Amino acid sequence: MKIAPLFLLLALSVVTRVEASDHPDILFIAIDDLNDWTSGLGGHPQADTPNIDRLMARGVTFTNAHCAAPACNPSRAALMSGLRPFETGIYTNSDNAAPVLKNTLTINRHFLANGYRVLGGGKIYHGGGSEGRNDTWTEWKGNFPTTGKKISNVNGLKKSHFDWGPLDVETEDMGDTKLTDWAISELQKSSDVPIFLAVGYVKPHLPWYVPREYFERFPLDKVSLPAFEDGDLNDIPPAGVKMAKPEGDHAAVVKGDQWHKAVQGYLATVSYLDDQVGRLLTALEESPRNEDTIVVLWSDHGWHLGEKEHWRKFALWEEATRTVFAISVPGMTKADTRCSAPVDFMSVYPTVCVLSGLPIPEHVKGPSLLPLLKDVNAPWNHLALCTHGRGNHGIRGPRYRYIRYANGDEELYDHKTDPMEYVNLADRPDLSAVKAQLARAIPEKEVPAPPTKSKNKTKKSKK
Ligand SMILES: [Ca+2]
Ligand SMILES: [Ca+2]
Repeated sequence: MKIAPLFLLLALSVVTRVEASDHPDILFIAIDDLNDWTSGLGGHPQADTPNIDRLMARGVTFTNAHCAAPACNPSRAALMSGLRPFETGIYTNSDNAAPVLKNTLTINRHFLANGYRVLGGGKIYHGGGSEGRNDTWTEWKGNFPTTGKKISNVNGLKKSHFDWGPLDVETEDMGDTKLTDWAISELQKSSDVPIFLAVGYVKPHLPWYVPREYFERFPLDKVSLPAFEDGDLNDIPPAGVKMAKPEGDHAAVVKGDQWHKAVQGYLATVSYLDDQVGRLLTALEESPRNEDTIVVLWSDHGWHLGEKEHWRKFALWEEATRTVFAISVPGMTKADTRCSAPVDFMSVYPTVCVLSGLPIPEHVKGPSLLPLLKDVNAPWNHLALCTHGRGNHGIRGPRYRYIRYANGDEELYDHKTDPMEYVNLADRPDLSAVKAQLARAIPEKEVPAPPTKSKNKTKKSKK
């Protein structure tokens, strides 16, 4: 679709000054690379996240929630702009999102235009770019770097930040601790207008360097590997095997005897993150804002730790697309409820608008989650769609996952009997209607990715 210029989009929304009493505060918590390894979602038996659980228990946890793209840049650009990868061309981490975001009424711009005090810190977008500016936020704090001792290649795999190990620094030195300090101070300030406070945690993104105490919570000899099946790739078509890239990270991890250590590192990093979420939540509970604050929690995508011989995100299976997502609305959501309807992150933008009494901009097409927030069993006919690169899609319904790659290769999994997606059912004639039903979500048109900058040109412009 053609992106309307910002002034047009702004004109479509009613720009009014709002009073704090009319519009609730929003605490908008983004997490980087957290999959379903929380104790509430049960993605790993040793995941221990009492604070994230406590936060989710404030309202509705969506247990079948998926990103719009399994990579930081396109996932965040889609969530914050309300436009899918195939509408903007932002498909991968290397596609430059700045030109699109500059001309789009993003969530922060929309709340800003409607009189909210819009505060952001940490990682909300991938690479601040044009979004890390004070004309798109009331205040943009940017990154909070970790200070203290530097380490690298602890695991000996020599794979850049694909690394893990205990860090001999104080918890106070960690960037996400400083981010939490800042967010707490903002929660404690009074404001004449409602606040939209976006807190973007960068852990558990790689490298998994967190203070030693977190590694000690998960002794190496007790660490279990995630569920996996040898030969799982045997029934996966070539396009899927190419995405899994078993000869890459997985081969290196196995050869270097690092699988258990990696799992330990991820569990430790998630545990550190959980402590910070706990500090933030306690500050909210102790603040006068508590009764009037909507909390939205999301992570940009899931993560593989060797399932299907795959690591990281960058794939269309459940482990890569499913992630934490919870919303609590005082006076609306029931505490500690779970919703299993298939939802994706294109619903975030319209939902926060509806909950805040703001108009939904015309370009935002995702369905609002309001019916499910009021009743987790409300009728819901939408599918969750995730796109990875042009032409590759994973679609999740209430029961099945269907994957179709750009070359026509297919996979189909039945989550009723096969939650780890071991058995590809795509060739079963009796399930062709299931495939067709899920394929409805595949778009007819997909815009190309923006032209990549030539390397020479980039070098020159840097000089
Ligand atoms: Ca990420
Ligand atoms: Ca298999």
